[in-house]
Amino acid sequence: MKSLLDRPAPTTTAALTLRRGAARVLLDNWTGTSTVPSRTLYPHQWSWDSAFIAIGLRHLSSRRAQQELESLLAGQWDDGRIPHIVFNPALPHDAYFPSPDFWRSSTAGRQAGAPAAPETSGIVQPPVHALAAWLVHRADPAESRRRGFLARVLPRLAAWHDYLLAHRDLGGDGLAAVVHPWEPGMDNSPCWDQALHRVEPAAPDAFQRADLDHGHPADRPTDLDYGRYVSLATDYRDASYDDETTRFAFAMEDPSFNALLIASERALAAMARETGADATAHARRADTLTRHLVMRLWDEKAGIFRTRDVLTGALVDERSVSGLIPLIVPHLPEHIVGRLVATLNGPHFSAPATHLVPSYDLHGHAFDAHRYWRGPAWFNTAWLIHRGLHTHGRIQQAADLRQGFVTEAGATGFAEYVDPASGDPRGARHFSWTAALTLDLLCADPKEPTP
Ligand code: 9WN
Repeated sequence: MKSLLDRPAPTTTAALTLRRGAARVLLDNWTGTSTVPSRTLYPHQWSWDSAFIAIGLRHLSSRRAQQELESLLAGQWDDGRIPHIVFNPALPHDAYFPSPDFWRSSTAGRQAGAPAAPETSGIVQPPVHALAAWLVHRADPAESRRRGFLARVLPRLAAWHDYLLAHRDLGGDGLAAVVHPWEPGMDNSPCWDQALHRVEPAAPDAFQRADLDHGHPADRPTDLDYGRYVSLATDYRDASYDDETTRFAFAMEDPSFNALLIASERALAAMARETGADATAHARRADTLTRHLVMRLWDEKAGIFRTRDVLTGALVDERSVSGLIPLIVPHLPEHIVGRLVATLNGPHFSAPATHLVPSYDLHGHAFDAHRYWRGPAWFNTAWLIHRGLHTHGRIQQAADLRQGFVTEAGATGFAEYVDPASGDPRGARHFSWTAALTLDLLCADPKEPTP
């Protein structure tokens, strides 16, 4: 383990201390095959967490970063979906809710191609994986080639994207829809509130939350939210996780989810080129998706991307950080980039006490500085926006965000998120993606090309 901590990178003492602290988090949260987001609150393997974690791990050990992604892919279903949780069979069921006996992937998901083992959830999370795999490859191309990493993961990641576009284009307009608030990774964002009113919550005594054993009730989603989450997941499970026959009460086109799909399609194109395969289909798909994203979700008047409710066809009248994340899309029209940067710098997202970006409009009617995705500022979204600023040549602003990010990550003990009004750490500490993305910002080559 010591060797991981001792690999050279940043040079100032403060940066070295920060790097060692971040590496320590990743070592402590490593289970032997993958990394848990948090030992207490999230003790299994999560999908988009592992992608962000691999992006940081590549600076410590490219081999371990590859393993992080490949252990997640061990839970991939035959229909291509990458489940949002891969469960650790060694843990008791009450370690996290909903546990494997709720999802029943190996039985209820059999028809959709869930593996006999490991047990997984049946829903998905944002497709950051191909981008992560490409960055992991770039960190040590020789080792990656020696292990045949790209050749192994490329078909699986392509199948994942095919799943999203073949089974989840529920609106029929070329974008992927999410069918549960856990899928976009921003669980209780006010963007879902109206749509969730359609969902009859499960009775409170039908389930037992485990998150409140570790998280503060003022930080976490409410019991009513949980009742609705349980109800939606139960309906999907009881329809054998079949996207054609499930009657989805919740289906949303989320800008961040689709922007990440575009960035990852570009990464697939780069991976295809690198392995001598044909990259044209991936590059073309990224272009088409970009057009659909702009046509369907861009709100010219507000200068931000919106979420679309697939069941009503309406754009949701809320400003969320999700609407700024399309900045990572490389070929976005320049006037949209300009508007997004202006919105980012404007009153809705310039927080008094953090350089990070609040998850929700500071002046929005549902703003709550403590509660999860209803205001608090998260490190993973800041990393994505940093990448977007860089991609579009906003170098000074990217550098300022980077500086704020690493300072706040260190000062908060690698917190899950911060209160944008006070700057105080909230949620879990020693949180894996905060540590991993700190490492990335400290160690990545700023000239690393965007795929
Ligand atoms: C449900 C693990 C995950 C993140 C999500 C974040 C939170 C889970 C929960 O934790 O969600 O998936 O129990 O609240 O919202 O983005 O992947 O870190």
